[in-house]
Amino acid sequence: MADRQERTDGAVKERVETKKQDPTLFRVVLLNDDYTTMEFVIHVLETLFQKSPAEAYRIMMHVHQNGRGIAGVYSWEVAETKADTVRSLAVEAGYPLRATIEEA
Ligand code: TYC
Repeated sequence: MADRQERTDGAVKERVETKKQDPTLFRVVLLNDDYTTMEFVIHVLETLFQKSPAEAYRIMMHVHQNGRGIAGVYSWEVAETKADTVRSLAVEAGYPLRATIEEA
């Protein structure tokens, strides 16, 4: 896809495409609330967003203190699936935890 040759009147013209489209990325943003337990948010960050226990704690505390925080950055489809999964895990556990998506 990147390199191709064009032939014109016997001459060989080489065209090297250097531009590649950056895939658009999306932040999955966790929102604070008063009812979801800190332990549950840490669990979601570790299991769904593959964060270490220390990083999961740091992100959870950031959301708790600032109202929102980035759980991860992904392609559109992955970000949407992660945000949906946050919601269904929360509903299953009886918590109002929510995540939104925004362009990175
Ligand atoms: N504020 C919650 C509490 O005090 C903890 C919490 C943190 C909830 C992060 C949601 O995304 C969240 N139990």
